[in-house]
Amino acid sequence: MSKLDVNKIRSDFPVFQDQSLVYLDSAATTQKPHQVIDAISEFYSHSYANVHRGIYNLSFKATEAYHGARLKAQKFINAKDWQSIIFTGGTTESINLVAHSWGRKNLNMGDEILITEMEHHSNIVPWQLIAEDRGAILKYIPINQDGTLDLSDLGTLLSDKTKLVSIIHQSNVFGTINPIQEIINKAKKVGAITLIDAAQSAPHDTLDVQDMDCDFLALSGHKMLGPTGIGILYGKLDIIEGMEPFMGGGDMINSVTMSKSTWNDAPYKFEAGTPNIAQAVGFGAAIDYLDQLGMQNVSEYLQDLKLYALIQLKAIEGIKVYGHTKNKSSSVISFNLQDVHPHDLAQFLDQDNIAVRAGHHCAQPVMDKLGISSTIRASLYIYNTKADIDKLCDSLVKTAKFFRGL
Ligand code: C6P
Repeated sequence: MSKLDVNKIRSDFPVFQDQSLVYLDSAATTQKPHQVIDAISEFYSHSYANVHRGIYNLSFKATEAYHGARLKAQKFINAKDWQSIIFTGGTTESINLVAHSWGRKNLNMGDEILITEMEHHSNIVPWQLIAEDRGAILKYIPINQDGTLDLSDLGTLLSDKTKLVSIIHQSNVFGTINPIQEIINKAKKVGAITLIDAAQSAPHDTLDVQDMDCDFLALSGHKMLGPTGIGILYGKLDIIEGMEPFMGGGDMINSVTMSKSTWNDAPYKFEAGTPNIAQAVGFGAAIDYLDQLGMQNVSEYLQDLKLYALIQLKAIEGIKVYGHTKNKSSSVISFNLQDVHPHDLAQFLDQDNIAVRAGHHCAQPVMDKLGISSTIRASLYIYNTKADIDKLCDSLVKTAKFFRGL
């Protein structure tokens, strides 16, 4: 028996009140409960001002709300220090920040960066850019056809040349939950810095950066009920304190003269300019919402729903599911229907008000490895029900019949 009251959850989301919608694209971005929308609206209506700048009550209030969101994020990932939580625009910006600020200082000719073939483009391209800039070498842990990582050569791929290992925690294509602990432990043995891309894991599972002992972790607020334009980079304090800023501007400085500037402390040194204050407040409300449900309950509910979806989908003739051959997977399911192009299929599903993603999911190397150009992806979240899965399957069967001229 699930500990989540899905009817109550659904009633919190305005989007499900005014239209008949089967929303199965939460891995791209989640819908927002009114608690998040209201928190943003309240903040703009009654507490809004710039932060860290004004010597007046409203600015103090805004600063307090912004800082409060940082503390909530700290608790959500169990970080030791609030100074370790850098607000960014999301996972992409977080990874670029590390590539730029840490990479420029610490990567030299011939140094190696290790990622996997399973990465989202945002955990590939920043490393390609910095590798080219610094003369470093980018290496990849290969993937198997079943959507798991092939770790058989990890011992060779990791060496004293490896300076950074950056890994996707949960695949946005296969749903695979990667054995990050094993990789982090082995990376540490060769003295490499580790970064975890938690864009897909943060919405689904409890995260504990102290337990993982990763050096960096990146996530996006909009994939876990929060607004767009906000995310975090967690970084161990001793590491981020030694890093140079990513961008220059207001609030990140200690002093500026015409000839030289000095930097504010972390995390402010990485938050140049007026930050996304209201988005941070909304993100804090999203964390409150998830905390109140309990991440363990969220995780169990989604595991259950995913298993139901897999059984139903695999029963449809001509469906090929990618990944999910091992137990460790999240509620992201990629599949194709024989003889139907994924984009056509997505349009047919849309006619039944079913929203899925079709394409390469910003993971072209994964598609190359599978020898395909795109898939359909159904991704589940706390507001989805077994009835949503049934509607998806009915629509798939109908579409298959249409394409087969039955
Ligand atoms: N994946 C998807 O539909 P941003 O865009 O910065 O919030 O997140 C980037 C990102 C990084 N890593 C992983 C594993 C991701 O899944 C994503 C975003 C979305 O799969 C949009 S492309």
